Amino acid sequence: MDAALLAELTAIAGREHVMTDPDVTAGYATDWTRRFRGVACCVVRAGDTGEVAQVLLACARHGLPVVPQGGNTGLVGGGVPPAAGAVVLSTRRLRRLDPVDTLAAQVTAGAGVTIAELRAHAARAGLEYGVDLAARDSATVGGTIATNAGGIQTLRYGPTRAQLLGLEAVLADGTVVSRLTGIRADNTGYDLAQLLAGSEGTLGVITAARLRLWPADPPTLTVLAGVPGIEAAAAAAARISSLVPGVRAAEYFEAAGLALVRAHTGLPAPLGRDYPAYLLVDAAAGPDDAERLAELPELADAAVALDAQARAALWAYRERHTESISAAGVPHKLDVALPAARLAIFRAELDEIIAGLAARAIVFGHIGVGNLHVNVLGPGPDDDRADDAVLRLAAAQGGTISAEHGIGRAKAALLPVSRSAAEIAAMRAIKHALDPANLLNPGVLF
Ligand code: FAD
Ligand code: 2HG
Ligand code: ZN
Repeated sequence: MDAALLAELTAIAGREHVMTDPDVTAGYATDWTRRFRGVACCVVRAGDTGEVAQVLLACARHGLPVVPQGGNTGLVGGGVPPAAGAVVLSTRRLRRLDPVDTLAAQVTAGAGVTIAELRAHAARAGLEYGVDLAARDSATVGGTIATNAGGIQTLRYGPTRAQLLGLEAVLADGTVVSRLTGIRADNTGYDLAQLLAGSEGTLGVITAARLRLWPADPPTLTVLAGVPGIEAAAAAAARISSLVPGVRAAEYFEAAGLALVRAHTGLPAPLGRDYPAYLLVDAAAGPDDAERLAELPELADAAVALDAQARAALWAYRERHTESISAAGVPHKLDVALPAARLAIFRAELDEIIAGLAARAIVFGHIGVGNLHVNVLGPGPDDDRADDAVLRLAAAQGGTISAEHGIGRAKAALLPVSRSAAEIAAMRAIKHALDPANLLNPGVLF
């Protein structure tokens, strides 16, 4: 790495926050799944927005690309550097967390605050942050905005962009753009915050955000039911949502995933007998709602939890899928969404594809919003045949190739499967306008 740039970065962030030792940088250069590895010329942990701006300016002057990184829990290789090398700009030290504005039900949080910290902060003020996900202890405000993360409450509160009221970010040339007022009625030109939501580090480095909060409405009921398959699960999820207004989550998993979870965690079987598939529903339900749910034939064989500890025990079967799959191998993570009416046909055709590839697929996800996580075990990290076939199948069935994880490096070649040439040209024009030298996260998205 260029000694002059290294000296500049050290002067900006301080010696202890600029790391070049490969033993230290390796953790920043490898993604959570271990499928994607790159070269971190160095890792800079900027301490505030001003330092982020100076780092970007210095890297721009030296022509070195920058990969923004938060909690490094992303699942599409977007937060790790390419093989050609880049500076990893860690945002974990951007830990501003303002007092909750209870009148507006909003809060301003730094990019490095974790989702668990943000949710706990909101809860102390009697409010809730709408996004929650199993990676909550590491995933950051900045990373979840950059990926427009979904999670287990998307059904109720929408994805991250639905929580986003404003942000502060640094553009590739070091310019700081900031609007953290949180005014809801503001129709003044392009919405830069929404443009950066889901931009995966390609348009700017998010340093802080103004976020909407919701009245605390804690779930009181969790139901885990055995179902014959995906069609039944989707139908039951839709029926339950129409019957009970407080449904927060409708999650799906199958026998193969449950077997991996049980092997990895030692958990007992959740129900008295085994089923091909399972539906997990979380609801802020009153006693009347609970009675109505109990009468549904779709929930004939179900475990019901009413207190926090019992609810967490049922959620473990769903939330521990990701770590349990990783314990079995390095997965190809394909995160698709389909119209509800196409879930069953997609699922059946998926089996045919996987059978032809000597691989196995673990399928689970947020069925309440049509989002399925297809984890393929077997193919080597660079063998894209399953990725290609499964994502094309999702698109052919009227779905999308990314429901919530983003495109990253993993799916960049397949962007045209889900977006038209005209849409991609417009996206490229935006990218070129904000980052003409392609210094921010090159190889991600395009
Ligand atoms: P990183 O992984 O560090 O980065 C992700 C992307 O955002 C990269 O492209 C990176 O360059 C960019 N980025 C990061 N910070 C910034 C910033 N400040 N400014 C600009 N760009 C930035 N995702 C879901 O959507 N729903 C889930 O339910 C879900 N569950 C998960 C469960 C587990 C166990 C794991 C490991 C992951 C899960 N994920 C889920 C994926 C992941 O947690 C999300 O994508 C999350 O948003 C990533 O946040 P992060 O801070 O770790 O970002
Ligand atoms: C989840 O819903 C996450 O648990 C991770 O989005 C999905 O591991 C996956 O493929
Ligand atoms: Zn998910």
